[in-house]
Amino acid sequence: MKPLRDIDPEIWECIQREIERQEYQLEMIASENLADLAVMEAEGSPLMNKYAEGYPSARYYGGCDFIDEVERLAIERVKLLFGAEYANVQPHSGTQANMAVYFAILNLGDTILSMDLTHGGHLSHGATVNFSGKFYQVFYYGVSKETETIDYEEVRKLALTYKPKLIVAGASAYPRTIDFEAFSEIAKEVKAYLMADIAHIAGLIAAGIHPSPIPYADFVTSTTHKTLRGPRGGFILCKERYGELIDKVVFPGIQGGPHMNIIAAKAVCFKEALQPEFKEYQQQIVKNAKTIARILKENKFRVITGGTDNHLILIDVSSQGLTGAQAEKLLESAGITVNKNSIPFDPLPPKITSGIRIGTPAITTRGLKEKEVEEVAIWICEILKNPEKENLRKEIKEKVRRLCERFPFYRR
Ligand code: DSN
Repeated sequence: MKPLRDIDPEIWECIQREIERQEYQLEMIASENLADLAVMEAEGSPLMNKYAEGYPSARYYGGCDFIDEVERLAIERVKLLFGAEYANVQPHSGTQANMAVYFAILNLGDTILSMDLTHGGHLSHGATVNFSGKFYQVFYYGVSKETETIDYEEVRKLALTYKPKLIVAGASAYPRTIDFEAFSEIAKEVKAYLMADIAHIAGLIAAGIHPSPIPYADFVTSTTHKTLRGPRGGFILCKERYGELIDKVVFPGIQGGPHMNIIAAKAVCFKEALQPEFKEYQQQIVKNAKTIARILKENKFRVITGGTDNHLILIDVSSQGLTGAQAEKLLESAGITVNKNSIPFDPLPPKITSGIRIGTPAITTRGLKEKEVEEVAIWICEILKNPEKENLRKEIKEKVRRLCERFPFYRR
């Protein structure tokens, strides 16, 4: 039982450098967060050694008594957190969760209506390069050119035209509230199933800050590592009547042994999300995002949709003469990590883009509030307005480091 440092100094060194990066840079990728020690302890525990194909009390392996208790706790907690009838906590990721729902209710070639990737959707919602786009016939709804928000009347028209068997509601880069009730009315009208992918906004929904899809959707899928602040993984919530079907598709349909260490970490994350402080945390995420949107607008940046209701802001950097890829690099060199992102009707390809996506879950976890976030937003504006000033980026990098020292995460 020698420590990692002795067994594999190269990997140990990489981990130290990554800890250093996370500690002294501002993580502003909207889909990332900083999970706490309890979550990491569960994930790094000896539970990782256990095979447990099957479900609690119905495993294909012996020695599962304690593992069963872990999975039962995860299931009960996530049901309580979202008020769901049934939960499967085994999907290894959000994409696996989506795949399980598709396999449960669709045949190959069936029709899906989902949000266009370039308007904020997700790869697993039917992108041509993804299995979902290869196995099914996918039609897309986007956002309106004027408001850059979902036009529900347009979604309805598309649904009436294409008669999808499944409508997917959910996005990866949409800064506004999603009207799940409106989606459910459309789905009912065309007799389609409705799946809500809440990966990005799960924490906000759990805290009651974003309307929940649970009363409206047949299936709700999510990841656990974004606003929910748990380990990397997925889960599915559904009506009781679909439970058995979903379980069979997840295992043995598309996965083998569940990652029990991750399921334990999910259980910890759900417990944390049930605490009153979690609601305050989620409220602060939104306050911080709104602050950034305000400062960007005051500095004449074009904020997509004119603002945000959630944890992310999408901006068009083309008026600064930049591409999203350039903006991402400039900010990274000053210690601020974001990602390039297509904006609606983007003339540039996804590897370049005209926009960047900025998120507040991780900086809010480390304790930044409006006052500090305002300062960070000003630094972002200064960097993007002055791409030629390398010294400015060096100065800001120093300021970022000092701010991170004031709000430590690993070195608390
Ligand atoms: N959910 C994606 C993101 O938003 O970054 C990754 O798959």
